[in-house]
Amino acid sequence: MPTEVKTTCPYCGVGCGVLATPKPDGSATISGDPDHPANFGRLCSKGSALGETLSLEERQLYPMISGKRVSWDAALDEVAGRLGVVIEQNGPDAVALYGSGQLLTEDYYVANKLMKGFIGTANIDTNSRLCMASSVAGHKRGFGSDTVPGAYEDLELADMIVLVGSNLAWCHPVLYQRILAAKEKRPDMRIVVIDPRATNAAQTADLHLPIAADGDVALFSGLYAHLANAGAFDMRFVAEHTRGMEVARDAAEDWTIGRVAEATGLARSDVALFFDLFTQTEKVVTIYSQGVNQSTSGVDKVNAILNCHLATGRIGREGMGPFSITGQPNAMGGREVGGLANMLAAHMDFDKADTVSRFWNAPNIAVKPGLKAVELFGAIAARRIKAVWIMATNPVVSLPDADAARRALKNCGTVIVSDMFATTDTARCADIFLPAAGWGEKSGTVTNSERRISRQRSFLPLPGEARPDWWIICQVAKRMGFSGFDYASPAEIFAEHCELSGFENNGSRDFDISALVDRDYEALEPVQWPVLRSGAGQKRLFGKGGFFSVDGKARIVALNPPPPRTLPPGQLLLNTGRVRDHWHTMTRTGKTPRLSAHYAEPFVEIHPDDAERLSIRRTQLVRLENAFGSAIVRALVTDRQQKGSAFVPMHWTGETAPTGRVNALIPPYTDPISGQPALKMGCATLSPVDVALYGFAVSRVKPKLHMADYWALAPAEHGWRMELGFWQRPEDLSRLAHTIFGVSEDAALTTSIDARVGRFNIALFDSGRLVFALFLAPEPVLVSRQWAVEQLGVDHGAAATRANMLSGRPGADMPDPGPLVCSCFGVGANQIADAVVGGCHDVAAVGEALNAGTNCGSCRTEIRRLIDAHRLAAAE
Ligand SMILES: Nc1nc2c(c(=O)[nH]1)N[C@H]1C(S)=C(S)[C@@H](COP(=O)(O)OP(=O)(O)OC[C@H]3O[C@@H](n4cnc5c(=O)[nH]c(N)nc54)[C@H](O)[C@@H]3O)O[C@H]1N2
Ligand SMILES: Nc1nc2c(c(=O)[nH]1)N[C@H]1C(S)=C(S)[C@@H](COP(=O)(O)OP(=O)(O)OC[C@H]3O[C@@H](n4cnc5c(=O)[nH]c(N)nc54)[C@H](O)[C@@H]3O)O[C@H]1N2
Ligand code: SF4
Ligand SMILES: [Mo]
Repeated sequence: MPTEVKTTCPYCGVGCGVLATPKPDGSATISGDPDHPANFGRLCSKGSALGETLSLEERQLYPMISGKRVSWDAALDEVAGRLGVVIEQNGPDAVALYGSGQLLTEDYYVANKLMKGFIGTANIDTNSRLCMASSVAGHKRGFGSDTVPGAYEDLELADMIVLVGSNLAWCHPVLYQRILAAKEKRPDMRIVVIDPRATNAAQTADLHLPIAADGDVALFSGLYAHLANAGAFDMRFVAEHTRGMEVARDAAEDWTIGRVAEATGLARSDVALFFDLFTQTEKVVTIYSQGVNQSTSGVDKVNAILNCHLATGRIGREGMGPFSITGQPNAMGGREVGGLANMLAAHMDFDKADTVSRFWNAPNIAVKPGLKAVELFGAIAARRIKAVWIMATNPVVSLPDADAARRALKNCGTVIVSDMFATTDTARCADIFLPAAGWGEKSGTVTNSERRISRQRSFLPLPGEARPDWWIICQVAKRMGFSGFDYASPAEIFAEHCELSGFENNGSRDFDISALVDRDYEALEPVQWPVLRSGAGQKRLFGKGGFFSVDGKARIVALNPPPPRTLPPGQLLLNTGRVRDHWHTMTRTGKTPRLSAHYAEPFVEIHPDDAERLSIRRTQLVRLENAFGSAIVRALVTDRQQKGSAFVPMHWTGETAPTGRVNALIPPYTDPISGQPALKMGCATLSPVDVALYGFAVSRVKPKLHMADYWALAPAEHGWRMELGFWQRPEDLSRLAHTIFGVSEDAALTTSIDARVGRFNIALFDSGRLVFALFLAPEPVLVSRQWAVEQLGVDHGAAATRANMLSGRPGADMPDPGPLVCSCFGVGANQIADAVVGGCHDVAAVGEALNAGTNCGSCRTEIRRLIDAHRLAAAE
């Protein structure tokens, strides 16, 4: 009998507990763990769909060298041999490892030990450089250590939540649901959102400040000055536990409300209201994420926020504090083991190289920081780095100047990639591919945003020859002749990690989990660090000072806001980020039809005025271009976007929509302190693409789309859905259909042509089942996507339904559900609109009628928007 296993979600940094029960078909039943203190049973749309991402289809299950199958022995010997040769000829700094916040702590620990301890180079960096580096640097500058002082419970205990550059509703949905539930109980609780876009989080906020890009340091400098003038500083806390208050006040003094309004593009009244709310509310939590970190002023933004909390003493106490929310499931764990090039292990810096070297018995330890991600790829391009090992990340998609990253890898002597899939844009550049075990197949620990360490437990057998990353790394280390990698299990690695955290610590370092050495790893309950020998984990830090600087005091940092951004003429600011149902480069969420339905292709959000000015019409294809590269995506015209700026999601890749890789356009500019790239700060010209023929299709078989100039492919229930664009009209459209769907020349296609408007629809039925339907038109195709997708599962025995299919229009008995809103129950916008017209006037009533929004709740803000829109329409 399969048994239920307690594990942790592999997506975002909320770190929700998951109950997984394997099913005989290789999938699993997934539910939220009611006992896990991060989520108490809740899961978001991505977490709920985890069971659908486990199929072995498209997995790479054996090692490869130059695309040919080899044994593990051969692959490991080759990796060890090639690294050895490069090191011998060019020194240890000629090799690099680029890791990920999606590695488990145990994987990460041995990767860092191998590189910094034994190979003797600090050229190991991770995608956390693109994600959390500014928060790490800001924490260290402010607190003396990389410590998140609060706990999730504070979000429920706060009287005000400020979200800065965080689309929490979509990116940390379970935390957002916890906040909304608390607000429902205490409606006086305030939510303020500071984001240039009217995101879903902004739409449910009490106050939305649509700040100009990078206006944050100015805004929080103004807030600091305001708090000082209002006498809101906690002078006792300031005197006993901080330094720098006065210098910072002098620096911020000139940032009056008027000047802040000017620098941030905000209304004076909104700035004043925010300052007053912040001044009057003691229990404030300020959550911040990539709108803060991914900027050339990222570290200053972090300290601008910390300053306001430190000066008011609102830190480390119930319901208050600055809260850097982590992105990846183990972003925090990576920092603990020293995954970044500028730190060692267990929150030690390079001044502690001697300590770590003694603990590891590693005489060759790196003594100075290595290259940070963007520099590291620069060094690969310049061939100073001759061999790179990439693990659990897809930099050809996610790094800035992504085309340059791809070129760098293509020209690099040795590229080793460890992933579950050999088809990622990065794995396609690999000389050696190592098949990694994925979520559900491997065991270890992760640390979430509130410093809580949880177990990931395997519940599936290792498929094929896939192996966990820790095992692969240790095998290579042993073959390179290094001792100290003889672990039998992740438990042994974790124990060593615990020991190191306590080694020569004596209270000098925040990260200490030495008490966990004695706990049963298998049964380890979620626990917040530090965990000292004396007892349980610790919920909050710094409420009574006790910072980890040399004098035990925090630093309030004097800051100088950057000048407002000026753009080259004709360009729009290019902001980037995430959508609700996809995870990064979609290697897993892109496998599930229901997560792919919310947004099935890449898009650019632009304001209606910009669209008009640039002659861009709704749903047209748009070209974005700048000196670094170009992209082609769908126009999504919306006033949620500010004038003068555009937003493109980061998710699409060479596998899913080759022209949609937005990072081809993002310049490699970084924060001067953290080295984190400014991924939200591109700029580009936008112009409509001259499309001769647009297409949309659904198909049972995976299509071949190389002949289309634009394509985006997504899985659908029973098959696939795709969007197409041709710059020149193909001559023979039936032949085109044959090629795309791989059907024989004599297959009996049925067609419907409307020559007047140039529409051409082609379908193939087989024994009453739809094989494919292709809709082509000179304008963007007006066919209900959701309806068309459903037709793949419908009986088409009757001539009338076949005729409807071909005309691209639902019959009267087949209502069009509209674009998907609720992915858990597959409810579309038209169904919700009908329910509203039928009398459902709040989210609960819609939920009762259609189930929509009643499972994960991630779509509740969208449902509310539809209710408002349709009630208005009904009233008109
Ligand atoms: N659905 C989903 N959830 C995820 C992920 C995912 O891929 N998909 N990834 C996870 C990871 S690794 C991360 S790091 C987090 C990221 O979580 P978030 O940081 O919440 O997500 P983003 O969409 O990257 O960006 C947040 C917001 O920053 C705003 N912003 C841009 N520039 C500025 C600025 O100058 N100032 C301010 N104040 N705001 C600005 C953007 O408009 C955007 O709405 O999400 C995690 N959760
Ligand atoms: N324009 C723009 N770019 C961005 C961002 C942005 O906001 N805008 N955000 C940045 C941020 S915050 C982040 S975190 C990055 C994320 O970017 P990436 O890390 O590049 O994206 P992922 O798709 O998460 O890549 C993870 C890879 O690891 C594989 N994988 C999953 N689990 C395992 C495992 O256990 N072992 C191994 N070996 N492989 C595994 C997956 O199949 C996948 O290929 O993107 C960054 N890039
Ligand atoms: S909020 Fe969603 S993605 Fe994040 S850990 Fe929880 S279930 Fe996973
Ligand atoms: Mo991230």
